[in-house]
Amino acid sequence: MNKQKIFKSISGNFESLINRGVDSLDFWFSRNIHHVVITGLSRSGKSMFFTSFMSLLSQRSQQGFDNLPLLKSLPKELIKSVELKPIPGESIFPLDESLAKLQSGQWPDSTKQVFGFELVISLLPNNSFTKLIKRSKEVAFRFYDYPGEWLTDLPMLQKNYTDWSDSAWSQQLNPPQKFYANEWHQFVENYDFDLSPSPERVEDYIEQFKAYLIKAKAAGITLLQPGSMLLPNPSFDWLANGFAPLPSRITSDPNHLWTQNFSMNYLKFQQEWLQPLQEAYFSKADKQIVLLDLHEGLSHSRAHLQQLKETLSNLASSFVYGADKWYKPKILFRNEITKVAFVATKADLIPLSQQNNLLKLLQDMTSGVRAHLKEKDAEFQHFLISAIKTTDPGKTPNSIKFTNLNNKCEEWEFEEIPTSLKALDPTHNYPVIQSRVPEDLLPRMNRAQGIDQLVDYLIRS
Ligand SMILES: Nc1nc2c(ncn2[C@@H]2O[C@H](COP(=O)(O)OP(=O)(O)OP(=O)(O)O)[C@@H](O)[C@H]2O)c(=O)[nH]1
Ligand SMILES: [Mg+2]
Repeated sequence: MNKQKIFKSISGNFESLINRGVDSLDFWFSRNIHHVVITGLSRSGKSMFFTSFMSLLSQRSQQGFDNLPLLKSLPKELIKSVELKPIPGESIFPLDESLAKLQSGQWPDSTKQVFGFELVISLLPNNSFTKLIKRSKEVAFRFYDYPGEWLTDLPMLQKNYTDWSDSAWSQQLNPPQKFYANEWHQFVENYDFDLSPSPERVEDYIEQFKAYLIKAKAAGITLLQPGSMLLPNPSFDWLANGFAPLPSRITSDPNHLWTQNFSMNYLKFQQEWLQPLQEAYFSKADKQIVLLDLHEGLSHSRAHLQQLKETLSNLASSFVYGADKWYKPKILFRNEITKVAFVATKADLIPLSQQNNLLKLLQDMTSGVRAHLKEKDAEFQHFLISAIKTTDPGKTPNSIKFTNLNNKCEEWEFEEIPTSLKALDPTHNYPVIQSRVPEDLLPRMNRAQGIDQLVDYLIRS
């Protein structure tokens, strides 16, 4: 490129930035660290999203960021470097391990601990913008991956044991949970609560409840608390200090030994586990990605999607939202989420022709949360993504081809995906494709859908 051309392209970018308002860049670089909280229930696709996002970034950084999505918001000429870095004190997301696992034909395991990484963008020191802005030359976006089960428990911070137990109990009496709670309810019905809550009895009671949680989870139920009971937990001993719901005839007596025992353990759980978890990973967030796997719900029933919607609304109360306004003192931004991306994952599992319907269904699923966000003036947008494209178009617009878990090729014809919960017949369900990890892994990850737009939306101010 000759000198004149370089100048033209830089000044062109300069102009377009000015047109978009220097405010936006000023805002960007006046803050050093953004915390992006990924809110995704178990199996919603968090780890696959991380794997694709990080490998796309790494590949592109080797190619000089020519097609890095954020360049739409920030021109390449202003960037000194884009790096992926560990977050001090946290384990870095095991990208190589994840890729190796995929390369061996296996999907990632469920995440058992917190991993994180920082996307650090540095500006060139001597460009006209840094002179103009005279603020920070580096901006970092922190992303965390963690077990989805932990997320479901956050709303428990706002309840005491009795309230939690009563609401858990009434949820289990409703469909779809009640279909999986029979044995557990039988056990409680026959239980003699006049026996004292000895360590052995408490352990037994908790084991019975855990068996229900495991069964319901395997059947696609997301409204399950405490989700963290299902994972090994080095910081909280579930068998010694755990709790489970009690029937309301017991919880209504605050002096009952079982109520006292579980109330005490619940408090311990809040103080020793939930509160520190909330503070370390969730309360600092200023941006949020909410990942939802709608295919799972569709494959079960409308009631499943309904309880997913309820889980989502409950979760909103665990985060603090606010407006992103230039006149707000910076300090106020720190603990408020000003921008939310609602994302339906695994979009490759349905044909292109149905994706608009899936997007509408996603919008219907978020209607409750959105009302809350609007009240707080927080910004939001909806996206469809696939971290990897495991399917190909079939013979008709409504069909797709894929390789199943037994390595056999299949082609499925899809019916219309409902655009709202109401439009879904309560007795109808939509089988979900189980595709195997493709052998041509990297090209298929490069065909990931929607990640660029999502990241661009998040980093833009
Ligand atoms: N076809 C397809 N499948 C996906 C995609 N992303 C995730 N999956 C599937 O969904 C499963 C769960 O994805 P993960 O990324 O492990 O989910 P997670 O949210 O990290 O789950 P936890 O670690 O249990 O909280 C994977 O094992 C894949 O089978 C995608 O983009 N396309
Ligand atoms: Mg995971």
